[in-house]
Amino acid sequence: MRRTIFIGDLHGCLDEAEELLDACKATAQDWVILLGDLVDRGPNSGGCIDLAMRLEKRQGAVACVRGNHEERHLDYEDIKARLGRLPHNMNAGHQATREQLRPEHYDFMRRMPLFIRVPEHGAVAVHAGAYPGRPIEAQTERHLLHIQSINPPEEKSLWPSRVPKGERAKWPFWSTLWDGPERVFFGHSVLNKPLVTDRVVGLDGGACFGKELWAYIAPDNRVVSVKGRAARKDDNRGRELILVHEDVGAYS
Ligand SMILES: [Mn+2]
Repeated sequence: MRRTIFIGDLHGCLDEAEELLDACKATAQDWVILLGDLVDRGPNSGGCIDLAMRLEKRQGAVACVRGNHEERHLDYEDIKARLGRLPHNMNAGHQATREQLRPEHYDFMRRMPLFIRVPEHGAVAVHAGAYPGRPIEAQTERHLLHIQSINPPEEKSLWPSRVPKGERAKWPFWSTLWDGPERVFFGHSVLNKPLVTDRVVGLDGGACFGKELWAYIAPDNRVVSVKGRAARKDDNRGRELILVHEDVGAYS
C-alpha cells in the first residue's frame, strides 16, 4: 500500500519542510499532502509553493489543500483586478509574501482543492477542520478554511482564545464533536503536541513560530517532527495555551 505523508502548515518554512521530507525518507512512491497555509509568516512563501508544485509533478497526485492564507492572497489578486489597486489595509507581512509570488503561484493556489480524499486510509485532508454531522461535500468553504471552536447548531466558529472564559464548555473545539465517517487530517490551529485519534489528526506544530513541523505517515501510524528555526518576529510565545481536545492544547 502506498504511504501517505500528511504535513502541517509550512508558512514559508521551506528548510524545515525539506528536512522533514528527508526525515520521512519520502520518495516518488509516496503521496505527500500538505495541509494548506504554505505562505506568510516564515521566510520563503514562494519556495514552499514551488515545493508543492514539484511534489505534485513527482507523485502524479494533488499535493496541497487550500488554506485561509492562500485564500487571502487570492482575494488580494481579485481586489487588484477589480479596483486596479491593492487594499489599503494590507499588512507588511502580506506585502512581503506578495513580493515572492509569481503568476504561476497564483494559478497553483487557484487550483488547490478544499479537501483531498485518501480512501485507502479512510482519510480526508482539509486545512482547518469540518463541521460535525455533515458530509465533507456539504461543508462550507468558511468552515473548511477556518473552523475552530463551535457551538452547534450555530454556524459561527470562534478562535479558542476568543471564546468568553465562562463559556468554554459551551464552545467545544470542532474535532471533539467530529464523528466521521472519515478521519479528518487538519492543520490551521497551532497545537502543543500532535492530536492523533481514530477520528482526527491535527498537525500544525507552529514551525513558523520556532516550534515544530509535524508529519503523520499512514499506514505506519507514526508522527515525524523537526524543529522550527529561530522564532519569527511575530511569534506566539505570549499566547495562552487552551486545552481543546483531551490533553491537547491550542495557541490560537
Ligand atoms: Mn490557517
